[in-house]
Amino acid sequence: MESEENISDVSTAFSKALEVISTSEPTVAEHIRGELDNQRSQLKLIASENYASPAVLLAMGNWFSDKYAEGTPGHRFYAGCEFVDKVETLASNHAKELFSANYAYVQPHSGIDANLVAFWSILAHRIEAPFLASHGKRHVNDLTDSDWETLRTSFGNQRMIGMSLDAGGHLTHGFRPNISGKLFDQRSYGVNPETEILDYDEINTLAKEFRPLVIVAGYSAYPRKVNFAKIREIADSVDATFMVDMAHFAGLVAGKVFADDFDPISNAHIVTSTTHKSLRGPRGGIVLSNEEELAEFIDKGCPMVLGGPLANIMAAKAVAFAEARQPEFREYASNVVNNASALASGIEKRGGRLVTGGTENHLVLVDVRKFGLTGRQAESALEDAGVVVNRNSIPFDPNGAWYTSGIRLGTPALTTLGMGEDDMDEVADIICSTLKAAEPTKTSSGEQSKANYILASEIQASNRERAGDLLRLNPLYPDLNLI
Ligand code: DSN
Repeated sequence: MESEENISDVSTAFSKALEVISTSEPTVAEHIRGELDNQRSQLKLIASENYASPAVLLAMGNWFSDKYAEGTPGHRFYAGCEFVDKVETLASNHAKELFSANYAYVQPHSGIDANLVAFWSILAHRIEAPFLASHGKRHVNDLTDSDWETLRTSFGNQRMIGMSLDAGGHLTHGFRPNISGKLFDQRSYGVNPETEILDYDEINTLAKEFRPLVIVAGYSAYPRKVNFAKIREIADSVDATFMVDMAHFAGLVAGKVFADDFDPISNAHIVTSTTHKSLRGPRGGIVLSNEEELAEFIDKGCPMVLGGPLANIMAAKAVAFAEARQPEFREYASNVVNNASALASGIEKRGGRLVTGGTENHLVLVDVRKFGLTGRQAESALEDAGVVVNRNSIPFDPNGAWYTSGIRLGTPALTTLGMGEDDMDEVADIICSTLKAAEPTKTSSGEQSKANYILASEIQASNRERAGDLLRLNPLYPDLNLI
């Protein structure tokens, strides 16, 4: 507990906020405190999570949340949007500078929303606009019922290719359980079965055979860089629109770790992202483009597929983008990658098998069959030991998407805490010693369980202690002591 005169502004701000919340519903204030304790007591290796700064967190909790502002700055469907216009324009300008993009749309509420805005912008530009022009009409409301039916059918006949799920692709890239798969006829490209690395010749062949309207690149569980320049060449050769979903690695793009052929902004027609993963902002989405003719359709995201923009979140995005424009963020991005590399080496030297044999980004995919476990068992055993990861399919996974054979580890959050390569070696040791000690149990029919395991309580306790030591040396929000 800090003495009165030493209480930091951050401690005061959050403590007072919790006091105010308590006056309406004290249990919520308790759960907010509980979440902080929880996050402070576990090594967070979820590759899609991070710790936003106190400034980003505080920008989200205010009266900007109360304002409706459908439309775009200067063109709203509601009066009274002076400061929403200012904050949205600021966030957009920061994003354009940060990513060297001509156009930035900061309204999407999440990654899936950003992708929907992108898909509908492409369809509006490539399908709807030429259809209206060929019928001498300016607006869909001007079409006859019969022409409208023809256009609707045409939307549903479009094709897309994206990275397969077991290779590390994402559900929103045209897979059936997601709206994108119901909208587009999709085929996916995978990785080479030997190297587990993307096969650009396969993408080229698939594109030539399938003739998609859209080629999507981007991943949530692929530990390598992607050569976006090569995919752009393929897209151009079949007149496809090239879209990159950089949600996972946006921080590495902002931090200039991914440049030239590996930079999505200069190579794709349209780029989407979340803002809360390696980019370290509030939970939300963004769409970027350098293509003038796509920008006017992206701007129609709300109310096309989005509800009213969340002005408080756009304010927090502006704060996060301002932070990411500082030189320290480049150092952060480079440390994220170096830490992932150190973590990968640490796991490999202790007997783990890495999918693709290593990493070039912020994540490491470990095949846990080498430890005699499924991904589900590994995930739970690590949580027992104070390490939070998620189970993940590996390419051609024999255990399917529920049990899986892998775990995905990411370094953005621990790097934010200030951990370095030596710490990653300790983290690798905590992980590997836990996985080596965990043993699957037998089912009632005598088979090896895919879900249950035993892990000696001494290992759990000692590894929790080691995780705690690392967290004490690298605390979350060191200036924050709730009073
Ligand atoms: N849920 C995110 C992830 O964990 O990768 C992707 O949407």
